[in-house]
Amino acid sequence: MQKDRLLELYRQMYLIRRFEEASAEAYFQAQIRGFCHLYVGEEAVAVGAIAALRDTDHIITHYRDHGHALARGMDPNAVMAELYGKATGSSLGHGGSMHLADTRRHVWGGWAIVGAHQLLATGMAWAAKQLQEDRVVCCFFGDGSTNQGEFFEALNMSALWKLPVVFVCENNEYGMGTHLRKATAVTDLYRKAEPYMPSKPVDGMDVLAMHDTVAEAAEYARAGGGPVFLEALCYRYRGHSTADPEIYRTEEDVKPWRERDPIEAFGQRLIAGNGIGDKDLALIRKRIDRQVDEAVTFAAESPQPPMESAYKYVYSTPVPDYDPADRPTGALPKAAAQR
Ligand SMILES: Cc1ncc(C[n+]2csc(CCOP(=O)(O)OP(=O)(O)O)c2C)c(N)n1
Ligand SMILES: [Mg+2]
Repeated sequence: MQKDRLLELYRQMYLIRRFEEASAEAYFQAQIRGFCHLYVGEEAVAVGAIAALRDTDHIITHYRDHGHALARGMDPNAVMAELYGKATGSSLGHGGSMHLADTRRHVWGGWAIVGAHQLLATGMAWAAKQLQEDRVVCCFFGDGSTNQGEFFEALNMSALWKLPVVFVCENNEYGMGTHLRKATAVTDLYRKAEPYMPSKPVDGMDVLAMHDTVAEAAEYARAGGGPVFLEALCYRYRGHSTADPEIYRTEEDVKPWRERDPIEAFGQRLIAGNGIGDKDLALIRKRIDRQVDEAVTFAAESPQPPMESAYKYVYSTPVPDYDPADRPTGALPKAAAQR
């Protein structure tokens, strides 16, 4: 991979990390309401996978979705404002943390019902096939969802109809406070999909392994081979959501994973052999720190959605171009700037 692409992967992972740290802080200051599920520790999964796709490929994910949205290039200001529930958010403040979407970038959410979007991914891939679009659907979900009935329905239908889906299971070992071993009879999750489609584990702490494995899977699906299942082995450092007191594990359990931190490890690897210096990485981190601070300021100073809009878009996703009158763009709206 070229130097600038490698640096871009590093940039995206660091952006997600800083963005999430800032959103946790805002949550604890009650600036962000509702649920907020952090992706800290899992950055290499979304960044590696999404970098291996084409921009026109669809992405659909679960509620732990900040990383996927940012990796697909959604504007950090609009995403942070969405978490704050503000009118300048990517869904005009109507969706919040769990429902990030940007149809122009083929990001189809952000779904809170565990497992349900695996069937939406299957349907989207069926549509792509019917319409003869050269498109793959990449569907991200957690280990917990592989115990749901929908999971097997999605495997079955997509395999039967040879649909272009890449299923990426983020096996972070926990579903809320329950360890995988207490929830599932088959703990090597890739084996659940094996009877249906090509299926294998991949190191979800290694951004390049994720990239290469997803690239191969997407190529196979795009060529008409049908779906592929990948089990990304990873870990979430933070609780299930920011409201989780984490009484089910200790810092000692988390430590070995932190020692393999995907951003730290990738940074070391870049410095070791790609003509990249510590200075290059430090400069990226500095720029991102500033960008995230700006996103927080933008979100904090943006206006609330107008009260009249409360019942709008209940059954449809607001897309930025849908009703321009609802979306203040460009400079901050006057009311916010005056505060
Ligand atoms: C159908 C359904 N059942 C239960 C829940 C409550 N719930 C929300 S997240 C979650 C855990 C899912 O864990 P996993 O799929 O491993 O994803 P992770 O949060 O670890 O990324 C549960 C049980 C839900 N949202 N939907
Ligand atoms: Mg999990």
